[in-house]
Amino acid sequence: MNSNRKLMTLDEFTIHQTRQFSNATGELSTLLRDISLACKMINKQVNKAGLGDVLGTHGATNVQGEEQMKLDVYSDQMLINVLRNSSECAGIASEENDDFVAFEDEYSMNSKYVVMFDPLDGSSNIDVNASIGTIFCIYKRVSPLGTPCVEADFLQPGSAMKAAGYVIYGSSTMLVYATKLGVNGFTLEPSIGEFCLSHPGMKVKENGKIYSINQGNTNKLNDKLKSYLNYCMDEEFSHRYIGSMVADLHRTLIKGGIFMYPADLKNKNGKLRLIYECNPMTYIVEKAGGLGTTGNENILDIKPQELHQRVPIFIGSKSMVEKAVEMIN
Ligand code: P6P
Repeated sequence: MNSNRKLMTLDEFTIHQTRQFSNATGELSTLLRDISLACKMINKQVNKAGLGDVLGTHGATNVQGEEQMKLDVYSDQMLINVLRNSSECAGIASEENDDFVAFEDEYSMNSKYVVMFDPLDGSSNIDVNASIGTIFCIYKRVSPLGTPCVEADFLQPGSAMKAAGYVIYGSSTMLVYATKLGVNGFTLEPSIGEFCLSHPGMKVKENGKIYSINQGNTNKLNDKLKSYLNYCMDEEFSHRYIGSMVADLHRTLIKGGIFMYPADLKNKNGKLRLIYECNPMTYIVEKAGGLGTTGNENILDIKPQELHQRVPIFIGSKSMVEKAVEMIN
């Protein structure tokens, strides 16, 4: 056994972190391990998306009215199955399911946590081989233990979140996970099938020179937003937009910058969903020192009114987001 092994697996890392809190029970670590297992299975399918019959639409459409790619449905089912069998999850809410799913076996009903996720965000990019991802967040339920979870468990403000993360299926497969202790990145080592610590203590730059928005929507923006985009161009910032929130936010976390999906004439409340896209990504970015806002209020302060609620979002390097808010208000 190589005693000076450098690799630290996700499990070793979370066990090490749990030891720092004498009253920690390891339940959150178990939940993270279950989620990472589902994502490893999703990764396997995503990596061979061009083969077999996983491409092409599933024929159904989700609550957003978007055609469900087969991989969306597979990813959703994988996460639900793993979490249903987890000893730590009472139920889930997912972009791909109209309503939340309460797990009604005895173990699940006595679990403390609920999980919200977008099982395969950016799935319209699957057939062009652009990076896509899974986004998740974990809350303590507000309903009593021993009973099925209820909708109120899923309509908590982001400030009540206990942990959040994403897996990006890109040139490498990475899991980025945030708790009150900070943000850490783990890269999948395929030869051993383990996520290994590769980006300890991730911090988003205070300032940056990249702005990320679908410029095709510019004519639908109000004049103040247009003036902010002109400011970005006058400052000779670089424009980068992949059209996959996980990929655009991962770049923002690593290189700094600002990502925006504002409200416009077509999307009155923006396009991105609050509870399983904007909240978890804002939690991660803010634990890394950045900022996430609708332009009028902090994303994490919003009390959700319904599961698939959409909000505008400006997120990334703190100084850039503050400048954008100053100019658009
Ligand atoms: P648009 C992907 O469909 C997604 O939900 C996010 O991942 C991404 O940021 C956004 O929509 C892209 O939307 O309108 O620019 O194609």
